[in-house]
Amino acid sequence: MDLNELAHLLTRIESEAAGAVSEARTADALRAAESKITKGPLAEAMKSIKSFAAEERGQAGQNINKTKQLIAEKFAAAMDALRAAGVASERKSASDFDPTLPPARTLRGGLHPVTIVQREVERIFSSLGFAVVGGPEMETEFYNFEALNIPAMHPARDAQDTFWLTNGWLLRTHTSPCQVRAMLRYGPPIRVIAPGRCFRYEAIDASHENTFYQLEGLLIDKDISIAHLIAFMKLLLREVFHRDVKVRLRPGFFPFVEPGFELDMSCAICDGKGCPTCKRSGWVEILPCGMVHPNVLRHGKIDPHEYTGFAFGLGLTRLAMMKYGVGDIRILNSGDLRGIVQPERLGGAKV
Ligand code: FA5
Repeated sequence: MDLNELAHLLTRIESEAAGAVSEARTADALRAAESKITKGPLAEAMKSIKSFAAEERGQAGQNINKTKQLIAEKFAAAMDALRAAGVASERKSASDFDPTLPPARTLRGGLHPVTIVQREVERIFSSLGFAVVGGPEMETEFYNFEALNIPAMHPARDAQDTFWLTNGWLLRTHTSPCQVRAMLRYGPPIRVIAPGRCFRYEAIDASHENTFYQLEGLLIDKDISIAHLIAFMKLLLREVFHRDVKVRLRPGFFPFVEPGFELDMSCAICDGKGCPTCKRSGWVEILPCGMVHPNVLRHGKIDPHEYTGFAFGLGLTRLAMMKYGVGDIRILNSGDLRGIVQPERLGGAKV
């Protein structure tokens, strides 16, 4: 090779470097392109020095080094320009941040509406001297039915079909089994409430679920009458709704009370006009109650000639629906936030 040919080669290498610089979009791409040129054609040019005549070698070396330096400067300048562009774009996105904007809206968790109503009823009855007790969700046939004056083959069992376990127990259909459990455990006089989850093999609709909450109440003492029962029920609804609620009392049959009543409240979803929640009747069954049947007292080892009492089975889930205007019971067992965000946020809106 002579100096003339070398000059052509170096010009070609320089223009190859210029093309690579203009194509590279990232620092990594720039570094890769520079290494490819220095280790490739430039290194080859260095090796070719051996083939020059002795008097031209010095000049050839100088020319190659000049090109080497030129290419290194080109890549360094391109790297600086890339860095400057990155900083500028970071600055721009930082200037898009507006610290005066309100934060993204987040939903705060809270207690379930049924839990809130349950606690409210517990507070009311605690202040009246009632103890809050519990009972098992898996119950025996004895406490769920027999002790409540509902023997096998009694037609009342049809109204409360349930899920039976392989050991002969069942998922309780109501909180009433807590009655005889409390009688046997505490003896008279008794003032207890027992909130809890119940299960039924149920045709589901806007007001019926297979899993729902009730709150049992039981008061046993001497000379307790229906007047006491009605006074307590009215007080309960007034305290929960913070106003007088329109109610109706009608005879109701439950084998474990005599006499028995159904206490219904005017439907809060339609203001008593009739809707799917109240099955178009304008009334919602919420608080069945009655005077404890003597047979039940006997099962609880209490003498019915000495003591009388009343019991009620408040539909807690339905009470929550009425209080917060939730028109479909299924919303309360679902993950639908319209039904389970803080009830204050529902603002009385009908869901
Ligand atoms: C009973 O369960 C009786 N143990 C109540 C009772 C207790 C009567 C003490 C007398 C003395 P009932 O089946 O009507 O009764 O249910 C009571 C309340 O639970 C109903 O008024 C209703 O508010 C609620 N309830 C009943 N079934 C369901 C259901 N499938 N889904 C949601 N709530 C229900």
